[in-house]
Amino acid sequence: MTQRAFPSDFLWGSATSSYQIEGAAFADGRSESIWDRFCKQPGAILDQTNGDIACDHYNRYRDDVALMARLGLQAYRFSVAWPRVLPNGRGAINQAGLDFYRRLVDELLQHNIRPFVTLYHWDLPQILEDAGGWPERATAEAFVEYADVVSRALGDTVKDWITHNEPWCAGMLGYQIGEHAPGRKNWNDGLKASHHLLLSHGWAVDVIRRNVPQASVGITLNFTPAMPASRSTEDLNATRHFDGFFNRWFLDPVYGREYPADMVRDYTELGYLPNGLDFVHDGDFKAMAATTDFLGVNYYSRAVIHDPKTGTAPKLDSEYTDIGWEVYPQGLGDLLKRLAFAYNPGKIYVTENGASYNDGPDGHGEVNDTRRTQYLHDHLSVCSEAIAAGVPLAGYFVWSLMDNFEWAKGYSQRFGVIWVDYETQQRIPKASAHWYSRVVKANAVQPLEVLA
Ligand code: GBH
Repeated sequence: MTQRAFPSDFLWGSATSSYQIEGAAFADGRSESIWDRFCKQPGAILDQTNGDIACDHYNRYRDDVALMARLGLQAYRFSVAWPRVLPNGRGAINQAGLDFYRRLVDELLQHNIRPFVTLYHWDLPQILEDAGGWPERATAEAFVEYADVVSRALGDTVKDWITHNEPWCAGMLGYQIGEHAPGRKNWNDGLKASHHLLLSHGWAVDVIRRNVPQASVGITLNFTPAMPASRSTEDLNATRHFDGFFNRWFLDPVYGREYPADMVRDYTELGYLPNGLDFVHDGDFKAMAATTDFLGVNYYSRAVIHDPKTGTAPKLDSEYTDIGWEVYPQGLGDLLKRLAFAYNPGKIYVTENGASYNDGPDGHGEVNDTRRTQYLHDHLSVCSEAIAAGVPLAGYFVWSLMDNFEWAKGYSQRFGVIWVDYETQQRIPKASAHWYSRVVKANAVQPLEVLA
């Protein structure tokens, strides 16, 4: 098999988020986040766990950076916990919390690893939720204050900034579906929350640019490409709606297209917008469309859509990961091309891609996660094809550096290329980590045989 090469300046990294790995949930003045609160809600988390300790990364970050360096990783995408920095959501700065990220960034730079900072990966200070949370415009204003504080503090050495991670999840899973914190289940709240998340993104872009002259700023969106189960009018229409809900509602306003008209119509008919778009103020669409330097793309799987009223669920001859998501590498290629050619984002980073496979250590202390290596191999091959087709893909961050707290699934799903023993906090790089390390070194997709 040919080894597919990447552009010489292609960036190879891994990704994590604060609540999923840090632990030390109440250390050094950190206040409660909506996830600390949500985890206590009976039935919210599959295994009734929480992020109190997680991977204890807050105390072990030096070892974790050393591991990244040993694997040869060139970049690291992590998120800052808002409740560590501004325990009251706004106002007084907690220097001890900010200092942690200073130490982490310094450690990364000493090891020649480029830090990508995500400002919001879902851990809203509970105090802001008590005041109404993301459905309130004031939360977007607070976010700008927070973005200002963090970009001032780290902007001398951090050049790469991501405002939000997956506003669909924060807005819809958190406020409409209720599967994530804060667990509310109201369509109008979900749409308002999503609006304020996107608005705060646009405002924050300007603030970061002001504080960090050389900044490269973007947003990370999650995409679930939708494909119709049949060519029936009903299935095609259901697919359009799904794509509007998951993908276009967030993508379009970031690229100056406002909210998609077909979805405004659908949501209005369904009664989800009882007061219309009254939460959209003059100038909001302009703010949301702030010029960015890149689009962050998170891709895990696709969805095959049928209208339950007329069609039946298709039987797919596919493989599934341990979390139940279909393995569909071509979906990433199609997505990258659609984004590049229909939205012209300038630059794209795959800011998350990976798989949950729960393999643990064998008798020799090795983790042979062959299926994850295959998954990464197939998705990276598709990335290199996309680059050849003209997609301006500039980097790839595997999700995740290490096993961690998988939100509503607790610790039952392992996405890491490094295995974590939650009793001892021992880390073991899995076979996929060794394979990925070779990819980085060669700057080319490696054949699977090198595993042997
Ligand atoms: C990301 O979310 C998160 O950024 C990260 O924190 C998390 O750990 C990681 O992915 C793994 O979950 O309903 O079967 O069609 C991804 C969230 C996953 C949301 C796929 C939409 C659709 C699956 N997305 N999901 S399905």
